[in-house]
Amino acid sequence: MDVKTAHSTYKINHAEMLSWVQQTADLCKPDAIRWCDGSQKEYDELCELLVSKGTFIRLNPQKRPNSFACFSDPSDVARVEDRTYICSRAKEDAGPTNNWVEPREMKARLKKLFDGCMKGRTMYVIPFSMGPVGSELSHIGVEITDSEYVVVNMHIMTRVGVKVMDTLGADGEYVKCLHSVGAPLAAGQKDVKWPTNATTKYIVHYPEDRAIVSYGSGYGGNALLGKKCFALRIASTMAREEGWLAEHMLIMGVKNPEGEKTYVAAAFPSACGKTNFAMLIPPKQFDGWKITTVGDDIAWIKPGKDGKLYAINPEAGYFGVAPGTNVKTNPMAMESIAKNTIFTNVGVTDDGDVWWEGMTKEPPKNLTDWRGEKWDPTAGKPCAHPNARFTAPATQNPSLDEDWENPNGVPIGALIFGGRRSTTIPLIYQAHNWNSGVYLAATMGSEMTAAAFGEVGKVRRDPFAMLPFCGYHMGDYFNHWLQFGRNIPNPPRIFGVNWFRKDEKGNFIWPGFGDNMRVLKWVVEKIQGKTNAVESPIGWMPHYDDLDWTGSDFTRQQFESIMIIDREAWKKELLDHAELFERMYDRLPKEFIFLRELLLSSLWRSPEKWSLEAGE
Ligand code: O2Y
Ligand code: MN
Repeated sequence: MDVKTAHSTYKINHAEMLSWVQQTADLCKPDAIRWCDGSQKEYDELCELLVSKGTFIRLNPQKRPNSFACFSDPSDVARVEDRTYICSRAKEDAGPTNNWVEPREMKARLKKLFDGCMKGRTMYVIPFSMGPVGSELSHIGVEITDSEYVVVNMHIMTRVGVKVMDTLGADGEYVKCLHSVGAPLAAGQKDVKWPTNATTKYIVHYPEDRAIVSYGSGYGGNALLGKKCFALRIASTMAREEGWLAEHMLIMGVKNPEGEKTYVAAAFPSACGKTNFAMLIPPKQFDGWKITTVGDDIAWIKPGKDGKLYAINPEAGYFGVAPGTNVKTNPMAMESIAKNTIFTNVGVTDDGDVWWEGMTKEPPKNLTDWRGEKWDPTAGKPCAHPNARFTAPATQNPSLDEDWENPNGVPIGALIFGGRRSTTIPLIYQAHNWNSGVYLAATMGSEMTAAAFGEVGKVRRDPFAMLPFCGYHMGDYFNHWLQFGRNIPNPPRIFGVNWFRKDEKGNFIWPGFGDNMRVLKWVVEKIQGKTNAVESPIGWMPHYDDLDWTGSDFTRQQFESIMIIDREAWKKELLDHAELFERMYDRLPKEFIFLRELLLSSLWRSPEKWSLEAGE
């Protein structure tokens, strides 16, 4: 069938998809259907439409060329974990960490909500590729949405367009992504700037059908279904079936002065500075070292024929947290958002630029806050929402890796896992082997920074940083990782990091940011066999002299303090592990029971405060 977009005509031979689109239109009853072609013209036209609706504010072209700001409804500002469901046929397959409803029951509920939900709106059909179009590591999705905001964000975050349809052919596999803001318009009813359903939201995944249905939210991960819903929740179930990994990981290239490049993938829970780490700038004394970015949030990792692991970033843009981003913390991100960027829930200056907390020391005068009101700096409320975002094309990142779109992916040399922990976990250590690395990742935790997820400061176990994103039983996920390691001859080495340890006064000990390069250099040199390590009760650790301290005044004593293994704190840590394991006892790998015992026995005979000095 010939499909007309606003600017072209393309052929679709995929009968099943055409029928799904028609059935969806019959149910949702939009005023019009529009197929997307991914063109610049389409993007510009929809941005203009959003400006005319009042959703977008065009920013000052002198300051932010071709960029827009928008303010969401206050009820629609973040991912909604408590409204996120994995509707596998069997409840046990969703596991104890996911919400579950029987799929037929959920489908019946959603059918009622979707009946007529697009009245008064246009239904957009977006064919998109996660990963370079046509790569064997990529997968295709089709998102149907009634939100222009979603279409333009998908343009930046994924590869949209005609080429995707060509790749799909007559019977190619794709993930069905259905989205509605859940706000139909009666005849003549004027639209609001940010349509949403303030009372009813559902983010639903059907892993066996490879389908996603999202209702009621227009924001971020709830609505841009290629990201967390597809590239993590659905992809993790595909990866398990097909023998690969879909992970919440950044991918970076680390090049030494000799020109050797090592690619590292790293997992950190949400809000732990992943984008900053992915775009790290080495301290100026690190002559000849260069970091390049492949991705800042998600990695798809598949075994190559040579036994190595190859990774792609399935995304094409950054949906980064704005607050705290500045020319010091992340100059590459600041460059990436200099133009062609969509800003959501940031502050807007009176000369048409953007601002957020942490962007500059002093806020400019006459700001409009994320609620669209004049901001009063003395009122104690932030100007930008803490989860304010920028959506920017990856191609605008000056340190983008030259192979970021290589269809064969990049070879992964090391895996890093880290959480936000003020105590217990050392700055850096290497797991003894693949299995103990999987254990390290499975038991990682992070202190909560937002009340939304529980008591602030309390450790939330977040295995592999995948707690909100694993599309199946977490115990099965652990088993998949262990099995994956058995199938590859020389798996990457696994490391744990913690940038957030504090001293007795509650101050962070480690400076972080560019100084993280010192740790990264040790990791890379460790896997190259160029540096040393001390064996500790929990793994291999660098001695002070194994790290490069050029240009740093971080003392041996400070380093020792951040590497101490406090026996009693670790025993408590192991009790927490047991509690986590109990939750998923039915499918927990038996290896974990023994690995925990091994850890306990080596801690048992260690000094009360094991230090690098003692380990020598
Ligand atoms: O709140 C949202 O909708 C976005 S959450 C997000 C966005 C980009 C990268 N990571 C995350 C996350 O929660 O891990
Ligand atoms: Mn993330």
